[in-house]
Amino acid sequence: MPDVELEKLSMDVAAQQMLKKAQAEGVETIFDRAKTMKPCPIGIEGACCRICAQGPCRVPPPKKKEGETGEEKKQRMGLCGATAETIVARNFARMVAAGTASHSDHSRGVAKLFKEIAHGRAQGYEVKDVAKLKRVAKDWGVAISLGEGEEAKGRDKYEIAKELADKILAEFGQQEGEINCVKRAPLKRQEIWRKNGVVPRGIDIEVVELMHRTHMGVDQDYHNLMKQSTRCALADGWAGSMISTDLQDILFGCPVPIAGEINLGVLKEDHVNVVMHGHEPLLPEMLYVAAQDPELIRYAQNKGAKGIQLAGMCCSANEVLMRHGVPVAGNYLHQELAVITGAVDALVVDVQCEMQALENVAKCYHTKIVTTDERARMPLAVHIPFDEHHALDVAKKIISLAIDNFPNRKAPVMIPSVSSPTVVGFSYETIQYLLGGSIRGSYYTLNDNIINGRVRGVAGVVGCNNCRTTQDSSHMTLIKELLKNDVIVLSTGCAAMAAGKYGLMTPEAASKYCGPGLAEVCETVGIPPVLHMGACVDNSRILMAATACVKAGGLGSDISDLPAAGAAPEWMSEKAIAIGQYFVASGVYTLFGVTFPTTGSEILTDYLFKGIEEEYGGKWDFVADPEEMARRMIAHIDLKRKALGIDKARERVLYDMAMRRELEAAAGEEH
Ligand code: BF8
Ligand code: SF4
Repeated sequence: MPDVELEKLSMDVAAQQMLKKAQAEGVETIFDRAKTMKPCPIGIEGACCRICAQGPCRVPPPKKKEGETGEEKKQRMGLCGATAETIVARNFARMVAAGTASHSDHSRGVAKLFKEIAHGRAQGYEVKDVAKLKRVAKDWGVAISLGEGEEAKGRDKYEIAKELADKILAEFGQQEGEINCVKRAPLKRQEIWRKNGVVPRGIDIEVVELMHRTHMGVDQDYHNLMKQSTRCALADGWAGSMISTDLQDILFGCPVPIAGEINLGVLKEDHVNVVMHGHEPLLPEMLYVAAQDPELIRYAQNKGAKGIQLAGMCCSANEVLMRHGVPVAGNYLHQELAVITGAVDALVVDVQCEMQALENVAKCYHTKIVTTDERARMPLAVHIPFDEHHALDVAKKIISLAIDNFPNRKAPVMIPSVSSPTVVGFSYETIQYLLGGSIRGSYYTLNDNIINGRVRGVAGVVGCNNCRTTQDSSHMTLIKELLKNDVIVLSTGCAAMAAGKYGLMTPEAASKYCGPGLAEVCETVGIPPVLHMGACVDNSRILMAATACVKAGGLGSDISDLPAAGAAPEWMSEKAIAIGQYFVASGVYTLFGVTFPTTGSEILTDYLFKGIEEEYGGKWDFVADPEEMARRMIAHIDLKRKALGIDKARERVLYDMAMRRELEAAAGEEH
């Protein structure tokens, strides 16, 4: 394949090298299949209903001639009479339900493990972050001390954990009332949700009800379907995902800045390479311990390896990178490519975003795919089930299997010498500490810099890779445009890994890519201009950061008042849709790239892109071109600045840059 064609598939040189290798070795990848299998033009717009056996019914919009507008002549409908609006809304709703279910089932697993640990029944785990345990316990009404006043005595951390675990686990099956963390949101936001009747009652109930309502012949009002989609998505952002983040931080430590390395170059030819791929950090935490076991290292050396190299893939990677600095092999579209290096001795998967094609690729090399979760089996993989009661033993067994597989490598091994250093670990608490200071304990400094215009606004750039667009290219174009315009970027998921791969997550990136205001702030604080906030469940950290900005004062009284916007320019998963919907419902202007799943209904799309803003203050948008995406995000940020009356401040700052430096220097001399 000529280089220009490779560059269209991925902007990542490591990916290009591996695709060349794959081609030479006759190995097929997702990039090849994307060329031969075009997406269904009706399904892509959400206009195909296949929820009963009378269908599938296809209701694509009639092709309009150029310049032609106006009403459709005939109402489009399926056999049962379901309109295009109902069909497209149902499909969208089911994406929200599946996304919420995925994050929340992950979260349930963490909560169950948390309970086992609290009761001392889980091997190798402990409650690491007592400060966060106490903060979260307070939010859930769990006492952290016993007795009153001077008599008060701190409670044992495991006693707190036991009570907290039960309260949290109950929220999954809660039937009425409100999910607990709704009260973390700004008061105005809570009122908006209550007024619209979308405060989630529990977690599971919102998913189940949404699935019920989208069954054949139930909810036939697109607005009502969107209302329950919102309620379900909020159960993801403010419960399912938020619980995952909180409990993972309590168990494994709340992330603080740490150095890491990203891209396929982190694999080592002379080491046993174990790649951890998936989403739940429960087993990876133990693999991290097991990989340092002197006995296992000796065992690896006996087999001719120099040591054991652990690396992450997808969101599992983000989890162990954020907490331990474990290197990252790559984001979603790198999974097959890692195997193609010929150097991966075991690829350990749990749940979500694991391509079934991995097995086919692994067959061409020596890589053992190890499934570890009963919910996600692959027919040809070795299955070593995760068991929290013997997690360390399970982890050691997996590492041993990888070591045993090391001598089976087939030539030729080729690892691209491509990787980038990163500084990650920006939990919302850490940002508060760095930007607000421990004394003020708020986002005051960040707000101050937004008000004075050094920072124009905040953008969340999150989400996947999608093989229908050049890998990482939209992420990079968008992020660079934002930085140039003094917009600080918060990132999670595969977007964060993309930013890391091209050097945007180092403090040095500030002077290279940012406008003068943002560069100055980043350099003063010593942070990268793109802050890695974690895995996709950690988008809940962005919700908390936005809330903290509101609470710190000076930027309005609700998330929708903030000069902020969110984007997933290369999204592909249903989880991304659930995330988008909870950001919109939390007041954020949210833009998606590649394709948008409701374009089959103009009426529904119009509601999501416009009407919904009147109800929730946030709205969706779809822009395939990342430059245009940046323009719209910046325009929105400027609009919010104007509404807050801080648009003037920004002009003044830019105009008076030299003068301000002089003033600051003079102020410095006075001290
Ligand atoms: O949860 S960003 S491709 S890895 S879905 Fe998947 Fe998308 Fe990556 Fe993580 Ni998130
Ligand atoms: Fe067709 Fe209605 Fe069945 Fe959907 S539910 S497949 S529109 S008949």
